Amino acid sequence: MTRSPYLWVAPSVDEALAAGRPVVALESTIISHGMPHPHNVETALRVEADILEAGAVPATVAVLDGMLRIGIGHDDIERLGSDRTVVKVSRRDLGVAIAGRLPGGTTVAATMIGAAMAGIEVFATGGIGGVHRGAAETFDISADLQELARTNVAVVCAGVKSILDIGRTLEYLETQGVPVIGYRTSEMPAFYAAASGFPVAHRLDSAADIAAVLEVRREMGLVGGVVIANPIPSEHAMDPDVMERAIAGALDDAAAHGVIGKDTTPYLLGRMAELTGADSLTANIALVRSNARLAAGIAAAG
Ligand code: PSU
Ligand code: MN
Repeated sequence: MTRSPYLWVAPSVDEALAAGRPVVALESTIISHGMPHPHNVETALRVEADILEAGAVPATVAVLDGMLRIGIGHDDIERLGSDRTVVKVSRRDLGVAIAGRLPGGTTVAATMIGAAMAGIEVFATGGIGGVHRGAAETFDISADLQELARTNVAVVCAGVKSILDIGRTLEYLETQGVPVIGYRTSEMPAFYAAASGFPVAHRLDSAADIAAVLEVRREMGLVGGVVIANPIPSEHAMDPDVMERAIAGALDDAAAHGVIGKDTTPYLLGRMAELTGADSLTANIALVRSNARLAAGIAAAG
């Protein structure tokens, strides 16, 4: 298969794919816009190490030097985490960022595009984007959801943050034909909390069972991604009342500052981190690592 001249795949990733060994894609907006420095960089490196320890090859995706890069180096991760000029790159931004040689952290949507182009089927992150609260007025629905409808990558996440409208996010995914599989749960996890009260369509209890679903979908040529919703490990879950208060505060502040468009999610994440402090950061790191290990297990079972 000839690859796009704008796609660069690290040799470690290329070799693993060619040999049929497990590979897990990772996004980089979480590094550039999702967590404060230096925790963002430390976490990204820790998660790569977790994937290697679990027997898979990590492939962190980003836009650098006019290329969509699959499997960036440690220096690149440090740069994405510390350079404030790094842009957030979703599907719509890819062409502009690559042609303009802008450094970019890729969202779930843009990372799925890169993973699919390279031939990677499993991707781990913290939380996916979704339907924002108040979307009936603002139309603010993450491009991640449309990407899940059209691109064949399985995304392991801890559900969606309750800064979003979890019920409407699930309705949107249902309409788009995207299966949401709860890993050892029948409820959609809410990122910092293991449960949201919203049921998921499917529950599976092993990485092998999930890999079997991915194989059926691949063999049938079904178009689109899969959400694998993995609840935060219970010892790191946070008090829902504390989180609800912080979310209400963050949403009020966003409205007061007139934050719209692509700035909304990073703004809300930043305010949530300020309002909830170290506990939410610890929880965030724990759930990303847990998702990475599950993703490696699914990739290895595939
Ligand atoms: N949720 C998080 N952390 C994140 C993001 C979402 O808890 O870092 C990032 C992901 O990269 C996701 C993006 O793809 O935000 C969604 O942004 P938007 O809502 O603008 O599509
Ligand atoms: Mn948006």
